[in-house]
Amino acid sequence: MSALVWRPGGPQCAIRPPRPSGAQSARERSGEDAPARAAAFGALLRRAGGAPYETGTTAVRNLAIVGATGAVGREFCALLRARRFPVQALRLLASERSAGQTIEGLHGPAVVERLTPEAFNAVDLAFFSAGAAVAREFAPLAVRAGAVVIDNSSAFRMDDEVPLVVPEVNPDAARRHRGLLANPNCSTILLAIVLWPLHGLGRVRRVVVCTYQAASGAGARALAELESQTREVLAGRPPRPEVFPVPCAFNVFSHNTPIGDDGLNLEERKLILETRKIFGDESIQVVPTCMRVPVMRAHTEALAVEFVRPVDAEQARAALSAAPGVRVVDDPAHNRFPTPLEATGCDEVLVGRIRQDASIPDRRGLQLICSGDQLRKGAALNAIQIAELLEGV
Ligand code: NAP
Ligand code: 2RA
Repeated sequence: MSALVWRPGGPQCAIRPPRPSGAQSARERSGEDAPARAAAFGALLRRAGGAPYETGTTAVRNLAIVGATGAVGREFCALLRARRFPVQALRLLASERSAGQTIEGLHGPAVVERLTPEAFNAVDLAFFSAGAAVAREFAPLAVRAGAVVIDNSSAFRMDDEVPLVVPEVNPDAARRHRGLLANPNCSTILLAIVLWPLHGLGRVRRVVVCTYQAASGAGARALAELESQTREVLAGRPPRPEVFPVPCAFNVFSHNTPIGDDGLNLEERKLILETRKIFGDESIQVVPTCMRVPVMRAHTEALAVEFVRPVDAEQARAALSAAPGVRVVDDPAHNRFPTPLEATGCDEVLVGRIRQDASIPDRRGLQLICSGDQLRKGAALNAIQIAELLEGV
């Protein structure tokens, strides 16, 4: 039986004992313990991701990917393959539309099955990436069937009972799971991973963040729309938007999620709420503007950070260089900084243009940019790392 299995009424997590009651300590909330926690997770990542799993050291599991035909689902397959994640059997699940199709599985072409309530029989671990409605309906069924579920949608992220985990930031939160864990939104993961080491230096008070989000963040159809629309426009034909509300080729527009009464779109609200939950700090002010750009893959974010304590640009560069999951690309002499093209296919979030914000006194302000592959670290990779964390591999 898999070490990951959670049984209703049993211990919260079969791998590690639940954390003693009481939320985060004052030290955790202040971010002072960030470097130590990041270093500990760095060691774990090196073992988990840096080398193939050794046979016999890890339980072999029955896995399911819900939404296997989608942009994130296909990334799950590719990453599980590349990381040699120990899998006994893998079920590729999607809607009726693609049931019977063949996609690239773990060992060559594999047939996609229709998602049904029975699909989770004997499944130990299920990665969900099929949207919130599917997760709300099927994730509880999967947990009841004995699987641990790691969900990529927004369905459960803000549920108090559900850990929202970025392994480099709040790995301990995963210990409190009751069968279901949530992956944060992709923009939040990129922001959190870069902000966390800086939080440890000077405690973040406020961050103004502008995003430049790739088309594939809206799914496989959106990516196809950018590709085909680009060809159409170059051929002199008018763009015909279907997935996005406006032409996406050769255009930049406000993120395509609905705007609430507060003037924020859904993507912006996720950045605010999820960052606070992951950091365990309700006082952090996040001021977001989310935009869509005609990029295939990998999101970019521009950050202006205000700290409680002074933080030098050099100090920040050193902390980010040492942080797990981050790679500093910061070469002003050659104007070389993070780009989505360079970030595509990378596990790390690239960070650069690290500079003092002269408008904030006492060196309490920094500006920087980051680019990260939102299908990888922003979705599938983060979820797989959560699973690795639960197993302690
Ligand atoms: P996508 O490319 O549109 O794929 C959606 C997947 O869900 C497809 O496999 C689809 O199967 C499946 N699906 C849809 N309705 C279903 C149903 N009723 N029953 C079973 N399967 C169903 O979307 P995506 O970009 O991969 O996103 C998936 C989830 O991950 C979303 O919640 C999204 O917010 C989240 N996410 C996405 C990204 C990103 O960069 N794209 C990043 C982080 C998180 P069919 O082929 O049968 O339609
Ligand atoms: C996007 N929120 O719109 C998505 C990815 N999760 O880019």
